[in-house]
Amino acid sequence: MTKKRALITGITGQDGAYLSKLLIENGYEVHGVVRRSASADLVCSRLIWLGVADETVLHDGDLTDLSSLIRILDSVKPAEIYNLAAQSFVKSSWQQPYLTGLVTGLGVTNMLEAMRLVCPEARFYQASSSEMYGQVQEPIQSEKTSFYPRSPYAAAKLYAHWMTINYRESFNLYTLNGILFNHESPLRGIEFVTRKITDGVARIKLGLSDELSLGNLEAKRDWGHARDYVKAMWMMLQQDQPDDYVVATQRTTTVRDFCTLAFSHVGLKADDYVRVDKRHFRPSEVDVLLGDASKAHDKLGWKAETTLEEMVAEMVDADLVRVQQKEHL
Ligand code: NAP
Ligand code: F7E
Repeated sequence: MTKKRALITGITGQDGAYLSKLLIENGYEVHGVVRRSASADLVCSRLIWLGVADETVLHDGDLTDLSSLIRILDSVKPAEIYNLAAQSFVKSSWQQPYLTGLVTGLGVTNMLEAMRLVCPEARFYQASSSEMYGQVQEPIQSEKTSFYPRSPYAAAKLYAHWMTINYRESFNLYTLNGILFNHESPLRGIEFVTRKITDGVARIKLGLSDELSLGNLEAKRDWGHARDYVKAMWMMLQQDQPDDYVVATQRTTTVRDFCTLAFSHVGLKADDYVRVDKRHFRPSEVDVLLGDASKAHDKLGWKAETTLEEMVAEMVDADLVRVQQKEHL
């Protein structure tokens, strides 16, 4: 029997790696779009970490290069497209607003156009984000909550979100958005606050550092585990009708409390090591996010499986090993 084919943009990122593993376990042939890098040896480090690098087929392409996307879709002919590629770091989006708009916003239009022209029968997942809620208009955010983006990243994601809906309504394509709240893992980029904290805890515990410099400790996020969240992406694309879904744990925690959990996992007190540095603050902040995932629970049967405490322990333990072994990730 021929395997179902999936194409993942952003396959080298955190979610791309976990999604590849899930799809391979579910019997898919997994293809990915990879942009050219001068550090090619590091590009697949997450896929290697999860033991799936040899089972994925990679294609050279870039979200900003429409012809590369057309060529890849034409040769792969995927049944499912997961569009995860983005300039995804919010803080950088103020330093590179045009690039963020080009990749995270217009890049999605390129993917949608390529799909419309080459494989209109495919199913398309767009990685929308809780950042679009920004200055929240309701204390708990659902699919019905209005958006109020607070960064160039969020504004670009909001454009992409509506383009995905527009292609569904204009051309009757199977396209949908997963509005995912923050999700983390040992494969999270080191610049994001959770991984910065768990890496910092490991370095302090091993005597390689004596402080951790952070920005706004009062910001609150609804943090889940990437491994659970990629399952929701897949479940969305298995529904008869395309629709948009919020994916969240329904619990919100401050950066300060995340620090407390991470330090206490190795028997240390966060207050003894965490320093606040104004340089890590943002021009405008998203103070609090808390998602209502009832629609995903009711219609997809999806539920977050990993608790925050379990995830923090997994991340700190992984960073202790990595720091000891001088591994780069
Ligand atoms: P990530 O680790 O930053 O991965 C981003 C991926 O996009 C990487 O594979 C990167 O490739 C690729 N990429 C960047 N620019 C590209 C371009 N011009 N052309 C092709 N590929 C490009 O992000 P993630 O955490 O896995 O998140 C996956 C998606 O979900 C992103 O769209 C993100 O914005 C969105 N999202 C994430 C969260 C979260 O909490 N993680 C929440 C909501 C939404 P390189 O390896 O070459 O850099
Ligand atoms: O910041 C505060 C910071 O960079 C979280 C992306 O995946 O999730 C992510 O965006 C909070 C913010 O993630 C530091 O000010 C304090 O309030 O880990 P972050 P993010 O901006 O929430 C959404 C859903 C996405 O879609 C994005 O792609 O933590 N914070 N001190 C800090 N943040 C960082 N990075 N570094 C600090 O030192």
